Amino acid sequence: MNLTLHGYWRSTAAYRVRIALGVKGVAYEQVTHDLRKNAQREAGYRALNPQGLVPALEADNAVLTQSPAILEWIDETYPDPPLLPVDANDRAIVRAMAATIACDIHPVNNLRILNALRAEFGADKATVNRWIARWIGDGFAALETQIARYGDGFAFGATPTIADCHLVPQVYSAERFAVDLSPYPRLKAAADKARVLSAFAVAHPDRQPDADCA
Ligand SMILES: N[C@@H](CCC(=O)N[C@@H](CS)C(=O)NCC(=O)O)C(=O)O
Repeated sequence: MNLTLHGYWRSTAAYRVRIALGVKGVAYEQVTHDLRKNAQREAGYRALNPQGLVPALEADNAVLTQSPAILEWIDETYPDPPLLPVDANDRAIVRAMAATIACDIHPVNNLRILNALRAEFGADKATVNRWIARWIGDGFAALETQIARYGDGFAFGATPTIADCHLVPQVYSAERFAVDLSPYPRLKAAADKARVLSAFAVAHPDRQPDADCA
């Protein structure tokens, strides 16, 4: 199957998808949409993703959007190695950990929210950084407890799951905005264990073809 990932190097939602494809060992092409130039809102891309957000994954006969749905599709289409546990209770816990990031941290710290804080509410850089840390802290505090309860090296259990696919990009974002991670030692240890794996390492933003680290 031919796969094309529409993303952007610093998009943490696209980073989740890159990790999942890497864990499965699946090859894909990348098309970048520069979020700094609002390229994700252009009509051509909106024909693929009406929300005008990255990522989108083009597959044979399908265009997939929303990274959590894309991750589940990847796991169903390429079952080995699995990114979700076998037991239904365990699967729900892993999905809940991922949703803490995808539904409760990431949306309030998204680019368009931060731009609105700056442009419409006069927030300066320090205020924006406090906002980001505020919401990451809320979610990470809950995840720290979940990882203490269910982790065994990785966020849940002893192998990577979709929880780790969400956690590593969110920790990247936290570090980018200098959020203090010392209150979350188990979460940090789980992210550290996952991000050195090659599938996670090659998905890092700085290693993408469109990376502009200047
Ligand atoms: N829930 C969506 C979120 C997608 C999303 O918000 N992507 C960000 C980049 S991480 C984006 O395109 N932001 C552009 C904007 O806010 O205008 C997903 O997980 O795919």
